Amino acid sequence: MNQHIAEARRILAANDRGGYTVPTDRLYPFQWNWDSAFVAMGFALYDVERAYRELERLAEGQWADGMIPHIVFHQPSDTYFPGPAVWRTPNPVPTSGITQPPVFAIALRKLHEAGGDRARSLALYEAALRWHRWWYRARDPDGTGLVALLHPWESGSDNSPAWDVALARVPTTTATPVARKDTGHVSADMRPRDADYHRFIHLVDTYADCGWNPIRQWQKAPFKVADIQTTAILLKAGEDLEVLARRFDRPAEADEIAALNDRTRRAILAQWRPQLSRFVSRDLVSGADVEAATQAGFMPLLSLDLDRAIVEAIVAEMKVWSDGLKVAFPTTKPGTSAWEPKRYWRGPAWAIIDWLLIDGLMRNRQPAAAAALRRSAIAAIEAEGFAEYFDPVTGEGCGGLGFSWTAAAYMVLAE
Ligand code: 2M8
Repeated sequence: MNQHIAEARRILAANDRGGYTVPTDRLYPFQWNWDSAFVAMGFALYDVERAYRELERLAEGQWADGMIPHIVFHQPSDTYFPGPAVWRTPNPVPTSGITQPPVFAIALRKLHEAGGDRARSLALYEAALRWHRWWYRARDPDGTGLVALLHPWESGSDNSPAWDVALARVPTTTATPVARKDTGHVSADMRPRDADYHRFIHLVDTYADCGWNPIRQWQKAPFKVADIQTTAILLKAGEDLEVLARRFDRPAEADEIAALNDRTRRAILAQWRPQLSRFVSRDLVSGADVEAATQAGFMPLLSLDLDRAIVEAIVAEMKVWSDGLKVAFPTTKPGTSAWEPKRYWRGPAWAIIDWLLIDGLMRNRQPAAAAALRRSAIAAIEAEGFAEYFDPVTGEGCGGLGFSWTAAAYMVLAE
């Protein structure tokens, strides 16, 4: 085992809080949804039992309506804002009131195939299916095939330029005082701006006032974006769930999932914009395309077998974005007005995004582009350690250190 893999395992062990893994100490002291799914895939390489525990602990936070929330507050901590007192959710296990990209089912299939346990897989499959149905019911009530986010935190790409236009409509006034803790842990110029945080909390207050009822939230939401990245991940989750449903001899469920997958596949394809060489999200408040140039526009690689002309256009455009950078893949197109190479989701390279794009490039028969991205991610981590993310221009490791998903990504990519 190379020294970096040994270090990655040490990080996951150090971030263990009892069967679940915090993203990093202090900055993120709870269990985060998609972080845990990536971490579970890392554990699956050497400890399948522990990988199951990660998903099971996350599923403890599942709501009666099927949503798996974006944070599960298993134990109190005063190093993070906003904590459970701000969220005011009705769930018996304290959780946030919003969700995050559904990587869970993708991880579950990996665990099951890594020599998993049928009974444990089946219980998690049922949780994943309930969440899958929730996405379509609560976040696509009109049956478009694309799922909407009601809060930027649901995307995982919190302050991405993709939200700038939609978020500008959200007032900065809040009933809850905004008492940020993040800027006490890492430099403020690597984090979202104060105005973003005020809008994030305005949305939390708005949905808490709806009693976290999905129908009322849908009616009241001042922010509603059908996100191409989340939808692409949901489709991959749907493909993996369908495979599991057939393996578990659940043909009716498999057919139900397959029909949802078909609808979503068609809806994603309709979001291709040849003049941009990207797919686009849709702002459901204005009805307009989200044209900001972010990594999300390439994520359909992950779950569609695209026409050759589309794949070639994407690969050429991705090359333009990466040219001259020390670390790929940038989360905003370099040189555009929104591009900020150190500020969180406004430009930096993230190992988990590389991981998803690499899988997508492989699926679409682009091994050379996938290998280049893989080498870039591995080299950045070996040079700078397991940072939360990387400045693509200088290569500097930024944000939190000893970061769980970077450790998991390294193990998977270095395999
Ligand atoms: C970041 O998001 C949290 C809110 O969920 C925050 O900034 O407080 C994002 O990078 C998100 O994608 C990630 O899941 C989370 C924990 O790593 O941190």
